[in-house]
Amino acid sequence: MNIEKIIASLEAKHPGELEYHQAVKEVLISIEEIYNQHPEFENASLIERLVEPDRIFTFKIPWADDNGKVHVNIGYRVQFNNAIGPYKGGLRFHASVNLSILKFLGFEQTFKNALTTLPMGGSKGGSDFSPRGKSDAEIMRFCQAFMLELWRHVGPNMDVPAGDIGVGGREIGYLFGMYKKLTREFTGTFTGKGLEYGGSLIRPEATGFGGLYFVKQMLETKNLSLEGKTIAVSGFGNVAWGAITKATEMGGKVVTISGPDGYVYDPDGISGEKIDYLLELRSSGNDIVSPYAEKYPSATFIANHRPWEVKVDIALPCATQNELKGEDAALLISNNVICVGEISNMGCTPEAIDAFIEHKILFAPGKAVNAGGVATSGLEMSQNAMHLSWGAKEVDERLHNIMHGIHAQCVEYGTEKDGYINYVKGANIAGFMKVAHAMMAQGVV
Ligand code: 2IT
Repeated sequence: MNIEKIIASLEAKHPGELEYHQAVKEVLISIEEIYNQHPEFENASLIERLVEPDRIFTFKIPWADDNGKVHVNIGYRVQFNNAIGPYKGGLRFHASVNLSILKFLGFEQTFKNALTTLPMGGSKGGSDFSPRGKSDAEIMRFCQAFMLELWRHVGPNMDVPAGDIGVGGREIGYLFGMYKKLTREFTGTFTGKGLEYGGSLIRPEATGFGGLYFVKQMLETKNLSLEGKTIAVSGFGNVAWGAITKATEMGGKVVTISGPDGYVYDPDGISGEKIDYLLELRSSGNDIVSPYAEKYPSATFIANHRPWEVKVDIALPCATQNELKGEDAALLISNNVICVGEISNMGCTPEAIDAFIEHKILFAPGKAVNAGGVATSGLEMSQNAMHLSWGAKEVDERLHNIMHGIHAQCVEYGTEKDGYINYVKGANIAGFMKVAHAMMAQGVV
């Protein structure tokens, strides 16, 4: 495999799609050695086929705001790979959304979904629509307009969307409602649905909970536990909320959250009613975190800074891609960080990841540590297909088993000669080999 050549060809075909090139490069570096041991892969041009999405839909979304003014956004669905199951992945509504971001997310999703052991291919979609400051009625009209185009391309055995940044239970409800009306069928085409209409218990918490089950396993490889550890979390959305809830329950102390405006440092720990307040803050729709520090006197708001400058044992990026950079990693390392888990997708830059690995710090990539969200989506699909619903204990036990299984795969494929577990390598190889074997078995399609 000639990595430079493949990346150069992607850059020529898709200029400027930096996040997409970044995600592909990370995987290629990890799998190069094992790929070269399989000449049949090279003969089948497996890599060239794997790095391009199967297809992409883009569409115009005109919608009217509460004053009757019409706006136009762009909608996308990137169906990346369905070698191991129907396309599956979230929708992101955020002003920054573009094809590069959705292609990187769809590519990552393909391997992440493979790691869960559930039969799900990879896809991603969304829009450059920003829910910030929009009324409920505006959100509903936008979701309906989005669905007027997307409904033809999704289905329970075709492509199953869910939430991501800017898309939560409310949006899934509006999207599903319109889908149901257009198809005149009640099927499990979305996950993250409300409990009353086919949703799964634990799904809202699953990304954060699964992340902490994984972090616990990582610490146990060094005979450590979460008890008494200080933790920096970024973001204050659904994922951060789930992670903080579980980290606190496991005896850790979360001392930061962040938003686009800066971060909040609360040395007393974010626990109890402060965690519930996060939900209130998020649903205010303002997308700023500073009100937390106005409400709780123990906290300080630091404008325009990232939380990685605080001395902590564990760092958990829970906001967005490339939010933890090389200089942040250097700060964390100089503060003796023990463990970093990328609960956001591609939360760390390549420079940051290289620094953590070079310093033999426990580092988990997103496709392993944040797979609990989509895994529980897979469990929602199973329940929908069987027309029944499991109790919280059953879902949580399955989530536990899946996260343990992912950890075991990382250990199997990522343990280096000196005993250091390279989770990036382990997750990439395990995810890739599964998808590769499925593609080989199905011929040139
Ligand atoms: O990045 C992710 O794994 C998600 N946003 C969840 C996707 C899903 O289909 O539940």
